[in-house]
Amino acid sequence: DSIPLRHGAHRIGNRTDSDMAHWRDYGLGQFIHWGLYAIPGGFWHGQPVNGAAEWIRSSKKVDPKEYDALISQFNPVKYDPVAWALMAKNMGTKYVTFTTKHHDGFCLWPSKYSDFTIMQSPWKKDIIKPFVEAYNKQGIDVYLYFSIMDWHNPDWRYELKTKSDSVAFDRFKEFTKNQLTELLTLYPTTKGLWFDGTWDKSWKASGAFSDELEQYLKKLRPGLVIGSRLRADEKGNRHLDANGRLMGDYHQVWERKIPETIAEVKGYDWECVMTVPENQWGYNARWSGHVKSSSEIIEMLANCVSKGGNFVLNFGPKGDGSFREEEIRLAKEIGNWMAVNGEAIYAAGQSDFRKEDWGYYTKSKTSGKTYMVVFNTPVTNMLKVNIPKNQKIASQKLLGSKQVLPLEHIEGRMHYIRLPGGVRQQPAVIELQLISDDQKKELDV
Ligand code: H79
Repeated sequence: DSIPLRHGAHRIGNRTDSDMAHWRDYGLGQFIHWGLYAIPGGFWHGQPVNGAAEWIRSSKKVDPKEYDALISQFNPVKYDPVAWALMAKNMGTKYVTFTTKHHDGFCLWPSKYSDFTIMQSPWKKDIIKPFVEAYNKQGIDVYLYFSIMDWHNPDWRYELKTKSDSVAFDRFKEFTKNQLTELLTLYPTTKGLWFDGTWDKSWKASGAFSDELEQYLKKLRPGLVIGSRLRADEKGNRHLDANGRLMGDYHQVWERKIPETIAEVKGYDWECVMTVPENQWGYNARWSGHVKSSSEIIEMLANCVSKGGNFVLNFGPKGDGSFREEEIRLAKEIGNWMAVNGEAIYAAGQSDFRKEDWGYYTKSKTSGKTYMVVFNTPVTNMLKVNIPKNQKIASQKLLGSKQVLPLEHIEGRMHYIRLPGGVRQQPAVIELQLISDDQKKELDV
């Protein structure tokens, strides 16, 4: 009894090909927001502007013409993509998403379809090419962020009210298609596109075009991964079509939020993108509100992986191309943890254990091992573990030290594993090897 749709989902369930399997196993990614907004860094004429730094052009306090003139100041002499890629690699990043064009329309690549690119800035060099090369060299897959909404292009419309709006927006669609073709042609190792700025009425009324565009891009670059933010169906539904089926390759609504339960993602592949402070993606010199620590970020990472999702942490480099101290420190701390505990994150997903209060279970798809990522250590240091039916724990080791931890059977399937006492700087991870009850009996003989 489904509604017939020409431009709804074209697939039921998740993709089953190897490119998507590869995406699913990343675990940890990096997001980078960089553009003209990094130059004012949340301030205008010396005054802080509320809201996200990358949205400053839309603030009442900012004259858009004056904002666009920032292009004459874009000269990031400290831009060092090799160092950026090394930092990402050392953090344990498997993929990166980089803003080629944010809502302001400024292109970090030499687009021949725009007069508002790095070629009109004093820098005059492609930012994207050396970025892709440096990251790929470190074995990190590159995804390109692209905002459909473009405040600089006069043909952009929020809503199509008149015939002339539609005529302008048709030109805009052609421009969008051209820019995307250009990106995939210039950077052929691109693994996927991360779309944004697709929530306006004009785009929701362009379901057929969004469908054709997605299919065209995938034909151009087979295997390309595109999340659910690009598409609308012909009825204006986004993410899920009128029949409740996901359009695109993964659920892409998890921006600065994590599903409470795995049921919320409806079995689809998904990714969470997260900021370090509250809602700041581009560089903001004034980080107000709560700023997350590395352990909080690692908890979010483990939480996402335990629910089968990838976790992506955002960085907002300064206008000169350097990273702020806070981000450099976080990347190091996360990297130190990942170097020891990465096997609980990469190619890992949901486990069949019942969740406990101390943290999250993940399970490796390659080794079949189960991991306990521990955040809330009880005063007793005793961690409750309920083993699924027909399974037994064959070994329980602390990652890093390989120390075997005491295991005590309580009753039924309930056990306690005792963590060593003492102050912990970072979350502990315990590796569990499980065997079936039958195997255990054989071993006992
Ligand atoms: O690039 C980062 C953000 O700048 C961008 N997505 C991340 C990855 C983003 N910003 N806001 N949003 C996404 C959500 C959109 C919020 C909106 Fe609105 C609510 C758009 C329209 C209504 C707030 C109110 C912004 C404009 C009016």
